[in-house]
Amino acid sequence: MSRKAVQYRSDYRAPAFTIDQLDLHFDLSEQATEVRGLMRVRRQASGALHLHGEQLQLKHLKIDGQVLASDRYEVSDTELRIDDVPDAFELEIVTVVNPSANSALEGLYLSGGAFCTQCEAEGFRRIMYYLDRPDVLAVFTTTVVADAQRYPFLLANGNLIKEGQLDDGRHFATWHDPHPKPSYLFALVAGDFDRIEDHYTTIEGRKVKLEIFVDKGNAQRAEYAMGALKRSMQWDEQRFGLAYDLDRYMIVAVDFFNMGAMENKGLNIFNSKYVLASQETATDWDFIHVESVIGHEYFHNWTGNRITCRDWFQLSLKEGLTVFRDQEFSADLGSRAVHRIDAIRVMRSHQFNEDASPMAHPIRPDKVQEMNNFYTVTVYNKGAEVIRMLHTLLGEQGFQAGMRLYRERHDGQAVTCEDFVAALEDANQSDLSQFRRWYSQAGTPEVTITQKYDAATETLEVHLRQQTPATPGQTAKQAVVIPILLSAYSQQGERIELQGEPNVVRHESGSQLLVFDSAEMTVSFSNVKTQPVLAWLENFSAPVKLEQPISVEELAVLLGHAEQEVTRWEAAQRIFITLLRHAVAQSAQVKLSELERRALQQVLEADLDPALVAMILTPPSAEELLEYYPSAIPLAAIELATRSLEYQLAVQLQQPLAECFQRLQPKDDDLSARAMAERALKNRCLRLLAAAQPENFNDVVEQQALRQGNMTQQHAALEIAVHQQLPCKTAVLAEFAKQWQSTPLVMDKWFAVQASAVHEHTVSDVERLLEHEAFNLRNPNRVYSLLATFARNSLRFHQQDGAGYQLLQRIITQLNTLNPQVAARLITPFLQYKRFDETRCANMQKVLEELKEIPQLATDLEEKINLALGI
Ligand code: B3K
Ligand code: ZN
Repeated sequence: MSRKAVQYRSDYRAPAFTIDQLDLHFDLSEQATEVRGLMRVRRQASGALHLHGEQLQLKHLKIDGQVLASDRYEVSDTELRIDDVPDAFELEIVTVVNPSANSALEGLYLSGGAFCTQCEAEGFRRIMYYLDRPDVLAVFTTTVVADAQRYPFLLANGNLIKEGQLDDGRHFATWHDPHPKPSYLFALVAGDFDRIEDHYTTIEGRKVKLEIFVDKGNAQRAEYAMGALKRSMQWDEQRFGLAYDLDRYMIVAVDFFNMGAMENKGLNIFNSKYVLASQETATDWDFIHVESVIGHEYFHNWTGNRITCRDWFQLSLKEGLTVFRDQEFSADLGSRAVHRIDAIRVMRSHQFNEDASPMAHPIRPDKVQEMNNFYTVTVYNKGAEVIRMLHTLLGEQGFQAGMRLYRERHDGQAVTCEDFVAALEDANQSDLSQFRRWYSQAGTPEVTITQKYDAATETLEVHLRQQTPATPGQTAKQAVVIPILLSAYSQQGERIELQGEPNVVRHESGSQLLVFDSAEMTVSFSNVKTQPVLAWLENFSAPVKLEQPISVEELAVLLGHAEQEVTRWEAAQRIFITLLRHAVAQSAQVKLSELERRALQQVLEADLDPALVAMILTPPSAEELLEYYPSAIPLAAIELATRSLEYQLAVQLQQPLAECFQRLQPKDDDLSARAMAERALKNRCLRLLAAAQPENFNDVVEQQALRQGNMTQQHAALEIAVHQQLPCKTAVLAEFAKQWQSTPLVMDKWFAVQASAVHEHTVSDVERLLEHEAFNLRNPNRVYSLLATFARNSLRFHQQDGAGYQLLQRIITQLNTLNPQVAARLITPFLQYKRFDETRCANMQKVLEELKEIPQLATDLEEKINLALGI
């Protein structure tokens, strides 16, 4: 295995050569695929030609038609170097690769009998020697040759220009992509599929053929994805003025895939998890995720493909922006508040923890060893929050003006985050120089707000302070620009417009906006008739932690009256968090006061979106609580507190929960947003009711779990039975497995439900499930559902005896050779070992030290282990 060197963003140099055109010819065979590449190379600066290449067998090399003698070039594990080349020439390279041996799923590999590729970030170099970097843009023409019977579909990027039969049962297809692109967007697929077809006519009048390819027998489960694709195309035209630019858009679903999906030009390759969805097999959330991932990859066509990244340090240029776009797509089509809350929870439970770990990095990292390690919640989700702040500051119109300028300036180019910010700045004549710190500074800023109301002078004075804790390699932090959305209410819940402070303005969202951009700031409002209740940081208007003293009475006002739905949810979260932190500090059970009980009961009885009510009644998870404990995480106390809070809610709200459960009667075959919302709330009620009275609700849960036809219902009941340890648990688990044993994506839910349970036997359950016939260590979906779920189950993974650590260590060791990308994802919970008590810390440190000694340790793991151990 080849070790990669650490690279720095500041070391960027334009390449000495570029490649304008690449003609590829693939002769596909499982063990030995021959790849011929004919490239037109052009010099841009002096120096030798260095082409990237890994795990390739070089057959021959020609320059302008002449075979190059072996003393004219040098081949190493990672590159091919030719010292003496003309300024412009044609280079032909023939290599052989072995797709069947490729379990890392990077480059060209086999998934369930079909050939497919994954090239981002640096996978193309496992197919061909090339300038495998995103700032080299070439026009690709790809010919694929394979056995006609086994591989009836031969696909690549762009438009099909030629196809035909060859001798000996083989056939070929030639594809041409007129848009110059970097190698990471290259794709090829060959296999036997079911295909569904549709059309979309763009706003510019282009008729586009849409095709989705899935495993045989699954065509019907792809219909929803096709609808989502058409909705994405239309939304991007309407909201961003961006239309599709080829005559064909193809999506192929494969079972073996390391990530969610890949935006290859004109030929998206998807993890089947994000394409296949039917009511029988997919939950309501699965449908929502399918739509958002289909949207995400489609939106990349402009933000990523037409305008791409200059280097991989700029990854957030395309990912942060595209996540922002897919979030807005989901929000425009569904419930804005519910989607926003979902995104906020991801930030608090995952991104804040990443910021508190040795892997903390700015959304535009400065230092990378293995690029695959930087497809992170920071680059993606915090990156999207940074774009959202720009949107908040500039408003929809200003933001769209910036997007138009960005496109005018950079269409067809490979650019930087700086280019993006400059376009927004220039289109709005605004100064974003300080805002740029969000791109360079790592860590979660902490904002502390104190307020003082003076009834005599009717003034409200507010003091704000911000501070960002040090992160590895970055100790001195500067103040960042924090857009704070806020609203004020009277004690009776009437909205008050705050006045008299020039720094606070009205905002298009309905809230008021304060731009907080110094270490400290004092603002004062005049004419404030009574002591107001303030909602700060509404809609999570900046990715920061907020400390602000607020009473339960005030939170109850916001919960009952805030105009913004997200603010109501935040108020409930604050109530829960205050209760939980208090209980944790005392190592005691949570006690719900009468005031809190009444406020929550009112939510259940109010006329609110049922999906929002379900979220309001979901207290923060143990993982979301971790942000409050930078060190010596009190796991046992957290377990006691979270458990007892759920029990308190269940017992104290029994009556209204039962009423709500009875009142809501969504039909199993109804997929409308309303029915989905009602199911979410009804199942939330059922979970709490089953916690309060397991005997009374056991049968209801069992029947719901066994009734077929709607996976949301089946899955929710299964989860309740397992998590609440109901008497029906064993029967329900067995029946579910019997019913779905040959539908792997559904079996993933079965694995995940068991791996996320907080029981004393979870570790042994996971051990046993590793041996289950539906489990397969080579399939990333199986690994994520069983093992990544388990690794995120903090209360069980960190079990005192270290059994969870040993289990994961064993798996990571096996995956080091099989699939290093997946191995590196599983190592995440070990990296924060210093935040735990002495025993756990020592146990985890030992695991990391032992993993470091694995022979032929993959760079993916090496980088993370070194960062964690401070090497
Ligand atoms: N761009 C791909 C991610 C590729 C990951 C490579 N390790 C998916 C996406 O964000 O759309
Ligand atoms: Zn993306």
